[in-house]
Amino acid sequence: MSRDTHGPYRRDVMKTIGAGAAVSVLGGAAMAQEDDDGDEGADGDTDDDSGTVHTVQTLIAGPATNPERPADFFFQPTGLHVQPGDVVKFVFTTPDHNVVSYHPAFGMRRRVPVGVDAFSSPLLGWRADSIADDQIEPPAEPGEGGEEGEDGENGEDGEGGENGGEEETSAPVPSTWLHAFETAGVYDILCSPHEGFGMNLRVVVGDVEEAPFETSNPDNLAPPRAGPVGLARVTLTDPALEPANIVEQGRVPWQALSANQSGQG
Ligand SMILES: [Cu+2]
Repeated sequence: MSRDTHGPYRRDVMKTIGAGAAVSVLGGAAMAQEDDDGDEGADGDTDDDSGTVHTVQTLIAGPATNPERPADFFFQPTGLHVQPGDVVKFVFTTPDHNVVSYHPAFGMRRRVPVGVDAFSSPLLGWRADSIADDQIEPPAEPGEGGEEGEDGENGEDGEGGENGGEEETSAPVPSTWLHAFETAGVYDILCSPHEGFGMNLRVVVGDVEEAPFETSNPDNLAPPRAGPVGLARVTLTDPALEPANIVEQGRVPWQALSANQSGQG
């Protein structure tokens, strides 16, 4: 990684995402203990202890439970109850997701507690071969021989070497990103690339059972432009993600959402 000789843009990207873990708000939570039930599905609900680390995975599965999406893109669990000060460790088990709060700073209607700053992770789990070549490099500057890339050549900066280099074989190594939830309340979160497919997460911090925003009826949501958009509106108004249910269950798996139950439309 450190001997990457690709172009500067590429190098910066790799630098940004290359680290195995990116840390957002950590502070004292750095000393938090790892939750026993880090694995998906396991449910030793230990979130009574402040400072607990809870694991959420980014997953893709098919076939889709809804014909409007090519596959299921989801956070697992999709609903999570934590205590103030707890840390959520996002494990990017499948690549090319991110973790973004619904916040006015991002041009969306607020769906996190008042006073909480906007937060987002980088796009993680990213790997070069998951993105088309012509999307990796920015368009060449006029007069710099910008045409050369179009026939498959990649210039003389060694970019072409990736096809035979070590990067090609790199399996999607799970990257992780940590976020500490300090303020009690209900947090709605999206994955930017897959919000339209319903890839959302609701974290309830503290024993809060109501949110200051709509959580039960898609018809009462703000205009889609303010978010949530597309199937995110379905996910975030699913009865299984009612804050009270998340508090009761601790962890609500994607499969528990009524929209994802087999046999239902
Ligand atoms: Cu995603």
